[in-house]
Amino acid sequence: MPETIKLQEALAAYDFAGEVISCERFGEGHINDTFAAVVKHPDGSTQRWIVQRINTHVFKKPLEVMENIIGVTDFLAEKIDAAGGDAARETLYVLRTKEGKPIFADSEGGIWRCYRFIEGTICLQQVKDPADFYNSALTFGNFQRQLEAYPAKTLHETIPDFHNTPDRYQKFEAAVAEDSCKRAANVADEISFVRARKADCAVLSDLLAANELPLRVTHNDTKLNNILIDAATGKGLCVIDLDTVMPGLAAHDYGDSIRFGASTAKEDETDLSKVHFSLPLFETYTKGYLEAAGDALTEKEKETLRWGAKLMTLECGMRFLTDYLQGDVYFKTTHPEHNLERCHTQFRLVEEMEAHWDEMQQIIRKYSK
Ligand code: ADP
Ligand code: GN1
Ligand code: MG
Repeated sequence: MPETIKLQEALAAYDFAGEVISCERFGEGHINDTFAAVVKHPDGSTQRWIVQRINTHVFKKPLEVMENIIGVTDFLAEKIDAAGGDAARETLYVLRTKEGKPIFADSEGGIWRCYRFIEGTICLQQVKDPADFYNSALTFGNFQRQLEAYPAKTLHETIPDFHNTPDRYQKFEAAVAEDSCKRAANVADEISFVRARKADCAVLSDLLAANELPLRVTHNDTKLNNILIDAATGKGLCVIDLDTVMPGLAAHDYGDSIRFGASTAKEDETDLSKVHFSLPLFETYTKGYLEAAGDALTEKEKETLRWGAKLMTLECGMRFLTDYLQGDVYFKTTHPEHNLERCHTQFRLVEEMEAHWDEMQQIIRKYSK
């Protein structure tokens, strides 16, 4: 990755129809460098833009990422217009550079893009009001439905094997074997936790390989802070962070939302006594998701949804642990143990899902009828 952030160069690449009067870091994403720029127009009005440096360590082909995003957002905008919605707020809009390009390359090779800032919205790092979680389920469920007819073959695989959990397991074992930062000895219990669940990792991928589960167009990163909620109505408004829209399993999208939102604490809570898998929140999301997307899902998909919840949580914990072992090279961290702390919350949630395994299925069945 480039050493310095060439923000001024990036800002100069766009015609914002006014003067940029401030530009600050924004949001709590773990991957890209996100800024909000305030532009003052000649008539005195102001407008915000999201200016983002794409993490090219993670997304090695940023032009392909943008091709996917433009394809998907154009497709969604048509559907939103047809339904009488407001496409300017309900889907992302990519501002082209002065040269008409979807990305800008700065003098150090940093790659940038720009989105219209969607105003009047809130973005949550944790569920406070279950109604927000329910509304996010409806929005992610609808997103899945809206993309049902999207030509999947035209999508680039922006991160190969992104939710290939057995492959994630192999990468975890490789990081343990390499132990490049000499951290493995500190995390023997965490390593055993993953190893005890090796066979679980293959449950969904085996069903996919056997054609028992369909490949769909999915978001693949459906955590609550990747959705903007309309501040005026409280309803889910816009699905954002479309970098990983790719063919995938419905259970992964459902499961990643559960992983993040059905927890009683933030993803990096250090006091584990506060971290619990909440069955009531699980029920809230399941109800909304199945109301929105349920009749588009096969019986087998519904029957195996709970595996999505467990495997997305196990996989994410394993990814945090792998990154910890490799010296924190993938996720943004603010302190040396940050990835390990995140790993602990994920494993706590996995354990509690295992303890509520049958109840999870009963809840899914209740809303599958
Ligand atoms: P990352 O991949 O790093 O998570 P995101 O694309 O999710 O990056 O953006 C990070 C954060 O920036 C989001 O969680 C959200 O708070 C905010 N954000 C991103 N796009 C917009 C937008 N168009 N309007 C308003 N806020 C946005
Ligand atoms: C990352 O980009 P962001 O912060 O929305 C990651 C997800 C993880 C998540 C854990 C491209 O999501 O896969 O589940 O962190 N995104 C990528 O919080 O790796
Ligand atoms: Mg994000």
